[in-house]
Amino acid sequence: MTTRITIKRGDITKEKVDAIVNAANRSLLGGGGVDGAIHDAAGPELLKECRELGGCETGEARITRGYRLPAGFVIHTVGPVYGHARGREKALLSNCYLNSLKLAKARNLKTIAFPCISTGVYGYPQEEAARVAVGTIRDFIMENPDDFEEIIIVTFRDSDYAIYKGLIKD
Ligand code: AR6
Repeated sequence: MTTRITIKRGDITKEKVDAIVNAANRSLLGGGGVDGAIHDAAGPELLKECRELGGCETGEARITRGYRLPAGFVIHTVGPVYGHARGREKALLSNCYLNSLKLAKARNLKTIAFPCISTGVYGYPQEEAARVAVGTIRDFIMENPDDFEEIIIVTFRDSDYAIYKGLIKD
């Protein structure tokens, strides 16, 4: 059975999956947007574990427990700030999705939910970012068809939901 890709609308902190992905910053010490929502819902133990990680470079990923979240784990990845990565934005954003999937696979996790990384505070154009996300996820599934049961994209904005639905229907 090959991996299912699902597009949802809503709050990623409510997802009952093996891991949710956080769009963090390089400090991994919390912030606004989805990062703030995840830390609020997970509770202070999450920040404590994040402090021990010592940060994360752009495009890389780190894993922690989920604490009070319904998700078992949080995979923290750092997207590029659009316009500040000297043309490497696309490659770095793709690495966020790929490295998160690799980390989850290494832990034998079967369900994972992503937010629209870099498209909020970090300013990545929504449609361009969605193409990178879907392309990277599809390439991963082609090479690893049975590793995940479900890969979910949780969109917060209606505009993102429409973009992803348009990309995924074919
Ligand atoms: N569930 C799902 N998606 C959400 C939620 C939520 N609860 N809340 C916001 N989004 P952003 P970035 C969407 O700004 O651009 C933080 O301060 C939001 O609508 O959270 O990667 C970090 O600490 C948008 O579509 O992340 C970094 O400093 C998407 O999540 C910086 O922001 C990403 O928006 C990272 O910026």
